[in-house]
Amino acid sequence: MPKELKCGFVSIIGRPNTGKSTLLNQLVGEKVAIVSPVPQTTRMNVRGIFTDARGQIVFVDTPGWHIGRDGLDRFMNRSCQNSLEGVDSIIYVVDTSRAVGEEERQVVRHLKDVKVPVIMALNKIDLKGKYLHDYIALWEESRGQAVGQMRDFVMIPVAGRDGIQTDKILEALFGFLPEGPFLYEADVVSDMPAKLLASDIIREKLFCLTREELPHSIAVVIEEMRPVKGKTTRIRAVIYVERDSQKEIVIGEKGQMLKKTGTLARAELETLLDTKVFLELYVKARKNWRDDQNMLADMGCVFEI
Ligand SMILES: Nc1nc2c(ncn2[C@@H]2O[C@H](COP(=O)(O)OP(=O)(O)OP(=O)(O)O)[C@@H](O)[C@H]2O)c(=O)[nH]1
Ligand SMILES: [Mg+2]
Repeated sequence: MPKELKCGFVSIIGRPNTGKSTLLNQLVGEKVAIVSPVPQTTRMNVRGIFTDARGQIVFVDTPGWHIGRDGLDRFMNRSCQNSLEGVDSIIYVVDTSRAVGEEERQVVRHLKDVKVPVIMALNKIDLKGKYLHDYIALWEESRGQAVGQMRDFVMIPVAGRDGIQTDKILEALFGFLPEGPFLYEADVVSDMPAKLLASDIIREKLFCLTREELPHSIAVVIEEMRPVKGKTTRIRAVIYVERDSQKEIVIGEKGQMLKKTGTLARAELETLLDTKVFLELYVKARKNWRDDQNMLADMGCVFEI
């Protein structure tokens, strides 16, 4: 009898900027989620699928679980909470180069009652892991047990960016996951709609180029995306900011910032879509969009009922 293949859902959880999306891309072996040095880059759950001879893992990358109250914050944190439902295992990603803080304590509180196996990815180990033991102590305190005695729990020091020890995560997961039929064809790595992918790629370029406070005020909405003759995709995107003064930053002197953003985004979109891309970018100010439900819906930040 051939051995049954494993298949299951695995949620990737942690506070902002710990390297969850980088780890997802490394595990899947392709870029399926955007990454930037700015906390709160990921704004909604993103699936990445890994398949090999052992089975199939459907990863769910989540926004950084954070402290915040506006409409977008609530959507992001609810996405994290929802991702815990019905999963077969959780990868809890911590940044061992940064001290534990209140946000981390909150994440641990959210994970306190999960019943599925947890892999604690002690990430960014290339930076020497100064705070590694604090994270372990916090986890032990929360569970009231020494890690050596915990069942269904594994700690793995990793550097997601460089792929150090990430294969150990896959090994551990295939140990935990149930047997079952594949949910996706073996060559599928992502199920993200093209429009959301396009807006995320543009946002990623802006996050990497602008830094500091501005990214939290940026949203990208694709108003049009359609094929035109001669293997070209036409994309019209609006970059929203909250104030007119921020428009100037996004546009840059003589339009340089916007031009750079467009060039970087277009190159990536052309590879991804395998067509030429005609990309039009507009910048608009919209006050308090983070609390505007219509705007959040346009960005794809809605829960399906
Ligand atoms: N040194 C080092 N940096 C890393 C590693 N993994 C990720 N990073 C960096 O950490 C930053 C955040 O990475 P992301 O993958 O966007 O982190 P995230 O947890 O998805 O962040 P949010 O989506 O904002 O919650 C980026 O600048 C990455 O390059 C790592 O293993 N080592
Ligand atoms: Mg992310």
